[in-house]
Amino acid sequence: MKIELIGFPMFYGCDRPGVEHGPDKLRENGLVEILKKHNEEVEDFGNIDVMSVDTDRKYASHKSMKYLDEVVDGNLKLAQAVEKSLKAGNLPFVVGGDHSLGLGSMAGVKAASEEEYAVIWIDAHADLNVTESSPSGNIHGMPLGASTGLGDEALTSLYVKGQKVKPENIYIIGLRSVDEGEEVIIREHGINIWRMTDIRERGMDTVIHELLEMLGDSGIGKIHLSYDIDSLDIRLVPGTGTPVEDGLEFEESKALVKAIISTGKVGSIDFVEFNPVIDKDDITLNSSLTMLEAFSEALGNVK
Ligand code: HAR
Ligand code: MN
Ligand code: MN
Ligand code: MN
Repeated sequence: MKIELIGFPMFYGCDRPGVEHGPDKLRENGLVEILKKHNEEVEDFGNIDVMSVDTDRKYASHKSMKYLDEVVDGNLKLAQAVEKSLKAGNLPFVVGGDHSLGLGSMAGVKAASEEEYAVIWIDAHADLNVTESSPSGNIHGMPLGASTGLGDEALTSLYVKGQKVKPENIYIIGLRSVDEGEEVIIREHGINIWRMTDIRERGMDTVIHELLEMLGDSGIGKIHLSYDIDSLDIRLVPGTGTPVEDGLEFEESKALVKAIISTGKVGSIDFVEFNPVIDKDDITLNSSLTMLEAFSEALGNVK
């Protein structure tokens, strides 16, 4: 299967400039070569054309969701690119940019086929907010909520009307910063989660086992894997907008990613929230490259 690299240079979803330089910074430091090292067919689609607007547009389209029009516009283009990539038989590998790009990825996956799919979301955050529960108004905290059909119509009907994924098919791993409203959504909708406390108590091997067993039992044959680098421990990712302490170590994160990809069911991937402008001594750049190497190797082993 051909890997199609799609850059999504956007910061509007996190309201913190710099993350839009993530895709090109990773390319300059060997992203395509890393993917090619283990995979025969890799094509760089280039970057999605994200509109460039001034900060005075922040509340121009909605009173509490920042840069709503800009986030929607970019994600419509992304959804189209992801759908096209999947329909061509490729594996879209979307590199951000902030995590609002999950809106476009999941819409693209939904548009490409009627088949039910699972979403595995590796993140310190739940990204399940709706407009009213969001403490920040930042749309990167909302893509999973919107994908289940919760929240503002502008997000829930993006590209494809209605629910993009069933809540029982969502698996979030690495959680340690969850807003009150998100806790309610997790409980009421039966979203599957593993917090860092679960990982520390039972160990990553056990968590991987639990995850794979649940996925197997669900009978779902297709996975969208969304990887937020802030799932990693704070000292590994100073160059991300919302780092949180007590996160995953490389070995844990690599084992998790490799196990998920080894199922052979992963059909699309997001890699998000690397902000080179706030990075320190290229620590986050190197952490990102380390993880991308693990993604590449695992993808190369799937046949
Ligand atoms: N939960 C907070 C909010 O909604 C912080 C979200 C931070 N999000 C990300 N994506 N970095 O995971 O504002
Ligand atoms: Mn996230
Ligand atoms: Mn996060
Ligand atoms: Mn559990």
